[in-house]
Amino acid sequence: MLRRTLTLTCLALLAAPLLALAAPPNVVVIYADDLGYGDVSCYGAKAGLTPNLDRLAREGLKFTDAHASSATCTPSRYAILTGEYPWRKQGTGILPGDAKLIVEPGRTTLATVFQDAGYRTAAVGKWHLGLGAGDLDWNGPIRPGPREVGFDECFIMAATGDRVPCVYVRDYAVVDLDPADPIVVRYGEPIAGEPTGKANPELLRLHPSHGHDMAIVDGVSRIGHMRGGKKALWKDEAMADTFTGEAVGFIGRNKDRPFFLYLSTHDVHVPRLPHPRFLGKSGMGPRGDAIVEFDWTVGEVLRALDEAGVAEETMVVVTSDNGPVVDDGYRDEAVEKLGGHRPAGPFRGGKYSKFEGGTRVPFVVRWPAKVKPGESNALMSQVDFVATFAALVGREGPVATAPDAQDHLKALLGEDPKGREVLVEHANGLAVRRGGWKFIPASGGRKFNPATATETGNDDAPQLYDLDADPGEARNLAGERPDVLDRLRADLAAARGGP
Ligand code: NG6
Ligand code: CA
Repeated sequence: MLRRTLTLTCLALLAAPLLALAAPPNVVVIYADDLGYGDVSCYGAKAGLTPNLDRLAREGLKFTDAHASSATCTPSRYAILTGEYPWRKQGTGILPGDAKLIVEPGRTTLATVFQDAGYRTAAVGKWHLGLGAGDLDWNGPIRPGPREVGFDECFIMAATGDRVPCVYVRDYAVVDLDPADPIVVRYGEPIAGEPTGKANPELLRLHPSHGHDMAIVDGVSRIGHMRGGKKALWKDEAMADTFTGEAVGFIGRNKDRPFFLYLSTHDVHVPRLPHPRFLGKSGMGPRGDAIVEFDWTVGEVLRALDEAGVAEETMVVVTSDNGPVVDDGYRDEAVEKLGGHRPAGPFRGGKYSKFEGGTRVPFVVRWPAKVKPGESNALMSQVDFVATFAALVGREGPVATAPDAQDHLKALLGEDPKGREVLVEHANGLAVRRGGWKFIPASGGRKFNPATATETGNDDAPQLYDLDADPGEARNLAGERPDVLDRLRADLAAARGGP
């Protein structure tokens, strides 16, 4: 009898801490493209633009100081997957559509962290980290790619919506490729006999404002040249439906085991050609309508989780790969119809910029079983995902190949209000944050890019801002606060030197 009581007591003691911990959740990361801080209603956009994201924020934790690693796509994606600041490594800038894979196969990544913990993993949507080992033949097996860096399955576009090849890749093959009509992709010289946006503007239904005057696919001229693969070419207006359908299918198929889904949308990147059912919905032209389409995707994922009965034990993270840009190269009325909308919210700059608008992005986390709804001002970065999610799934020890990733699980769950102490921001050069302070070293280069209307953040003089008092980076305090300037200068030097 005594033994039995002792055994039960021991069991109860053992079980108590286990019960206190929720089991690791499924994880869905919805990664928007070029969605700005101010593009979301719950971050200050007009009411009703993003009802699904707003619902997610109501039911979860909304972060106000969370960052993509960089102000453009490829470097941010490199960071979120590897846990290494992209500026440490050559070749991590915006990639052409025929670039080779820049994440080393076999490396520990965000995806392998989940894979090693027994999750089924998938990448759906925009990739933009390169494919193949160089000189890829798009008509043969397309590898290495997502499958070699931790995803059990993938359905992707290689680069961006405005870059060739304009086809989907499922696992190792182009979807719907007719072998009799092979694909040729070339960056550089045009392909003889193929029309281009530059030579044949009469063939276009959407015209470039800058760049984007090469291959014409579906009446839209793109970056890079391409021939063949006619049956495989995507339809821009169907892209959100296609990716969302893949994501929803993955959730349904895996509802009975742990899963990790990296859903990387094309919205709201150029070319902005949302499905006709979204046209006019925002009152801001196609860019605003693409935001509505993005929000629809979020809603479909939430619905799929509800229908699969796994919403409670699934963490959903919605964020963006860089800040917003209004004119990114097409005459799509984004500028004309912007009205009072402020894509970067209260922040200065946007995509391509060292000002806060470059990397400060929407970031919402919902995990009903564990995360209390609310708001957090913690300083967060996507470069920490590898270490943070490693901690979430109970992996022991630091990830050696993720030198910049810090474990901020507590902040992610709303249990630590501070997050990072120091964060390097990256956009054609570096800036650094310590708490509410921001330092941008002096640098040459133009202050303003008229094509995209970007304030780059470059200046011949060092810049220091107190973001708590001055979120719009309007008052340079470098002269007044040399003490703080020195501190942040040292922080940046230390970060450059290594983790
Ligand atoms: C730029 C493109 C821009 C966009 C960007 C990448 C031109 C003139 N501009 O070079 O349209 O494609 O690259 O965007 O070609 S990102 O979000 O993938 O980083
Ligand atoms: Ca982007």
